[in-house]
Amino acid sequence: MGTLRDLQYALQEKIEELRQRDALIDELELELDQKDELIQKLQNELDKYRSVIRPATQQAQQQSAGTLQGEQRTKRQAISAEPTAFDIQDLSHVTLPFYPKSPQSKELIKEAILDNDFMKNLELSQIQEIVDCMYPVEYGKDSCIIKEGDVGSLVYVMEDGKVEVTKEGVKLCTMGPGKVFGELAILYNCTRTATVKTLVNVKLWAIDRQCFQTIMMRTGLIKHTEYMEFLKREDVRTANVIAAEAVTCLVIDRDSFKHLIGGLDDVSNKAYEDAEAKAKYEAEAAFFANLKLSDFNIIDTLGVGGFGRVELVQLKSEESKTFAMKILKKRHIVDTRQQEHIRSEKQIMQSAHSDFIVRLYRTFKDSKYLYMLMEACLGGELWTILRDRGSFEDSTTRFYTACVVEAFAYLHSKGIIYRDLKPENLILDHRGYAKLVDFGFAKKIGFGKKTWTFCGTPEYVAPEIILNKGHDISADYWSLGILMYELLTGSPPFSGPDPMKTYNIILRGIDMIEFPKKIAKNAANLIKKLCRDNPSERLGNLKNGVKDIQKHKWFEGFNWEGLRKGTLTPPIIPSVASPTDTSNFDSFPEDSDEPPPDDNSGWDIDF
Ligand code: 6JR
Repeated sequence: MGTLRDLQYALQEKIEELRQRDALIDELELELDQKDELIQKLQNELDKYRSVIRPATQQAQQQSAGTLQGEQRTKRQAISAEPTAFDIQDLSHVTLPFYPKSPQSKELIKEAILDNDFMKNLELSQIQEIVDCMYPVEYGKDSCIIKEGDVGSLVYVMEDGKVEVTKEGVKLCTMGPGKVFGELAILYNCTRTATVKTLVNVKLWAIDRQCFQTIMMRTGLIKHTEYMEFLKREDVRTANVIAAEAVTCLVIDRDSFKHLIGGLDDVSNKAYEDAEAKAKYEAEAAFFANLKLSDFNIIDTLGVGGFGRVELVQLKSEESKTFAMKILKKRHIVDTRQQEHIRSEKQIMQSAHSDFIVRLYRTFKDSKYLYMLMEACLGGELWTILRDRGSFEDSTTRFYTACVVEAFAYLHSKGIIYRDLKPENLILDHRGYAKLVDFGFAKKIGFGKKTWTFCGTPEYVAPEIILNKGHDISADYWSLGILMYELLTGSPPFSGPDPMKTYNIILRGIDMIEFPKKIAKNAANLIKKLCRDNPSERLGNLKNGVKDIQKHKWFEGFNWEGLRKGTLTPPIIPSVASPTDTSNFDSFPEDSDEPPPDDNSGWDIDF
């Protein structure tokens, strides 16, 4: 039998053992946290490749197919990628690593950047920061620096040596000192587009993705904050006014002055918010709140896509009431990590009350799908009409452009950018008025703010998005110019056989594009004013906002009031025989989608 002392001793031992276990648990928990973090990071990377590269490749195939004579036009897919860098708020506090280098090397790096199509448009201060952050790397003869298809994380500048670039085994070029390479995967969050091998010993300078993105994002932010600070100084007199002799003045105080001239704040909002409309929308919301999925019949399919399908449905109790029901596969949303986009789409669409934006009345969900009950627009897609007609006349284009201008004016007055304008996303109602659909990339950014998500459809993406400079509502006005051009001619102005080439052509600017005779002088003038490289020079984004577009010569005599009231006759009046007539839509096969196994018990979408 153990003595008390033995027992005390054993107890001590046990306590010590427990303490050690606790310490081990702590250690393992820490490790687990780190691994979780790593998983999250890798997951983010993976998403990007899923959402960017796959559509980009499809796009390339579609486009090369599209150039063949007689081939069918295919719809273009949009892409999206969130930057990997830290939280925007934190960016200004990050200190970047600094690598000293000789003045010759600094000059060589700078010149290399200025010689590169995708990087030469960076701000000089950004180039300076990149120069400072680059660190030296060396490779021996016959080494592989970059492998096609890999996930890339470094951008290089060659100081010394020679490399060969190949794609799918085919030699593209060789590069010597003073050249940038490896920038594409970093700028566009895509996988390496080509293989780069050394032919001799090489000396390189390198910078990693995170460092690069920090520089790209923070310069824009700091500058922006400075501008905002400057503009806020409304109390400061800009000059002295001294009475040279006895003078008499009439005065008006700031508040009365603002009131009388109608200060700029909220002017745009006022037009959209009146009590009568509000009451109408509330009554409508109450009506839809009482409906169940089982209250509807499916009539026909209006569209299909990777996301799911859009069905025309009718109320069983009132068959003349039809709607477009967008049915999204939850699995697909989770797999492509679109939860955030979907939530924002719902939020923005449901609160958008404009005649130029398709209404979203309410949403439903069940174990496999999300449902969006929307206004049915039976005139068909503008994309289909453009495909069938080839191009539109000046006046036809003017009408549809005006519809988009109205939709943008509404969204922008609420601090929302749309980011995916193209004929594919415009749909005609039974009268022939165009409305914006698909708000998957729309984002509420507020006023005077920017965002850095790389997204949109390649041909419609503005240069500041390609250059990672941060963008705002002015990117929508760029795309408006592209839309005008495409409606007038049948193809967008900037278009290459693959997205990279398209981006390259976009960066060369609108002045490099030869406008066909079909585009009349006033239209060409407006397109050029919308497609200015510098976002702050674009029409729509100047001090008079969207009014500058409405008052442009191309719109001279256009009945904006009639458009808003719906009294203006549209250029193409679709034939829609009844609320269930789907003849303006292409036919789609019936839903053959195998129902996925009910395995979503562990997750759901907040919708
Ligand atoms: N093409 C790097 C140099 C080319 C070239 C054509 C292409 C793309 P990265 O190779 O950056 O890594 O710096 O992707 O990060 O003619 N390089 N000449 N790439 N891609 C790349 C560039 C450098 C590899 C080239 C390159 C294409 C063609 C079709 C998509 C589709």
